[in-house]
Amino acid sequence: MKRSFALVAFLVGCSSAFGFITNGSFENGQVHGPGGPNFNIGGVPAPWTMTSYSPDTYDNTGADGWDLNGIPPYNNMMQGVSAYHGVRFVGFAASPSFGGIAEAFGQQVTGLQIGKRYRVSAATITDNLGRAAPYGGPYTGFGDIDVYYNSQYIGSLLANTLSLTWQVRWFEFTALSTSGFMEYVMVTQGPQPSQPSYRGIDAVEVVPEPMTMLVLGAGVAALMRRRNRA
Ligand SMILES: [Ca+2]
Repeated sequence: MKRSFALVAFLVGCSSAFGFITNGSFENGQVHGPGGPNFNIGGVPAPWTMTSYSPDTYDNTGADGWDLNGIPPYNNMMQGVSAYHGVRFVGFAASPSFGGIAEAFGQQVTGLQIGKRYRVSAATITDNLGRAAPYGGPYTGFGDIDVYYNSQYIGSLLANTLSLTWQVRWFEFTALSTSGFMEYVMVTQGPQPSQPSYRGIDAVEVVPEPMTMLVLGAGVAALMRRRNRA
């Protein structure tokens, strides 16, 4: 009976929010710390941290692209885009300009089980309409997002196929350590000469692979039936 409760607690815990990711929808916290704005160039809310250049947080409650931030060349980037979940999402770029940039961000993940399989997923959206030429653009490509766990490449959220349309992308991997830094790296659309790509991301999740969940769910059901018969 105790075991069944533990399993139920585990399942409930994973089905809420975004699994092992905290603030996976970027809805909580100030982008630039206490007292800072909710929207600005170069900022992601905690516990996310920027690891390369400056991913940008968009907030649909007060922003349309980056024009409100006073950078006219970015005017209309992601114009008219609403967040996939809530009111915020993060956008980041990859470009051969400036010697090659691949913006990235991530957070520490804990509580994984070694040898278990997990699904990494997110909703993503690509602005490939050729904007922001002075800032690494014009962005015309559909780049992947490469994901690293403890600095090891574990898979990619493959490129979108539609312009300015949210599409869910995912892959699965086997955890080789219980905790580590999960990093999301924007990449250009290859091959060389690669095309600059700018992509939004929201509803970032890391959850046990659905097959594992089904097996655990069946186990819980069996335990419940056994308990009810007792
Ligand atoms: Ca969101």
